[in-house]
Amino acid sequence: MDIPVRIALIPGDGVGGEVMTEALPFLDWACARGRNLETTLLPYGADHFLATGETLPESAYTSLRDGCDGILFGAVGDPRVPSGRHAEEILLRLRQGLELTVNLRPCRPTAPGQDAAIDIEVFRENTEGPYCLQGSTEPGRAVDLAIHTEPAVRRLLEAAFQRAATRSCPLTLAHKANVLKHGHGLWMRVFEELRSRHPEVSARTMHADALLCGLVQHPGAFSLIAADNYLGDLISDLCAAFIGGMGVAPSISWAPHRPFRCAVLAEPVHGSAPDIAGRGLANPVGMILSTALLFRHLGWEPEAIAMEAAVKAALESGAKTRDLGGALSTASMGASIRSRLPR
Ligand code: GGG
Repeated sequence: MDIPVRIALIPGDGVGGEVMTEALPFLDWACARGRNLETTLLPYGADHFLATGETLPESAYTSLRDGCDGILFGAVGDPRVPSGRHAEEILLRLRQGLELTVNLRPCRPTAPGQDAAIDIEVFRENTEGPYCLQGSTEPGRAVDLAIHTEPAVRRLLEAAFQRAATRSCPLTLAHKANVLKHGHGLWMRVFEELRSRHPEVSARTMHADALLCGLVQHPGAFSLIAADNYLGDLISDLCAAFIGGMGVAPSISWAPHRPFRCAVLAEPVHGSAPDIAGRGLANPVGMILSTALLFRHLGWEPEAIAMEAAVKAALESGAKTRDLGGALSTASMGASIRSRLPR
């Protein structure tokens, strides 16, 4: 028997547990089809922090780093921890510690009536920029540092160029190098170098504000967008609005410079949504599609395709949670998708 794929489950806070519950049967389904995986459920989140003072203990981080192939993550963020300390020490620690530089956020239509021409992948740098959490608040002055390093910028852009070559699609770099001369100047230099090394890719740069305007007017005109952490976050959230909102948007992050059996992180784009948590109102589609992205990363393409098709069929049949204008609960939506899986 081959070595099982090791998947860690971190539901986290708020709706994270509810959407994770709907993803778990897809792991059982993959096993029933002969995939060999084992799961470990981890308790880290606000409840655990408030009860024990622990965020992500070093021993748990090390086990994830050295003994795990994929992390399925729900969401973090809880009003009982207004500082957000636990969220930083769990989610940002994983993204930054595991050097998960590339965050892929695909955006494809999920329901009838949406623009069928939309087929966008945002490649967002996931560890740096203003999200490096360095800065200070002083009387009358606040500073957030944005750090961009050449290795991370190069890794993100190389992954984006490779993907553009595979998809035979154009690549657009979003930037504000006209004002962010140092950080985004670095992005422009590395982009130009890679452009000359990838003549097969049609590559252009765009000021982020013009790009956002163009996205709203003609979303079908964009295929692959590369951006730093901050711009990539905003651009991908706008893209989610084209396909039904944050509830349906998936993501996966990986470290392209590390070997294959090294933890990747699959998580819905949405956060913990404490206002609707515990009421069965959350949309599990983003979590289920993130699980499909994890399966694709593991080389389980038939399962990934079947799950994406099941989501599409469920939504096309009119199955919808409240955020999409329907009335299904989180559990009923999950069941509706599962009922469309092949055996
Ligand atoms: N799954 C993404 C995630 O949990 N991101 C953290 C986040 O956005 N937290 C803010 C919140 O949940 O309100």
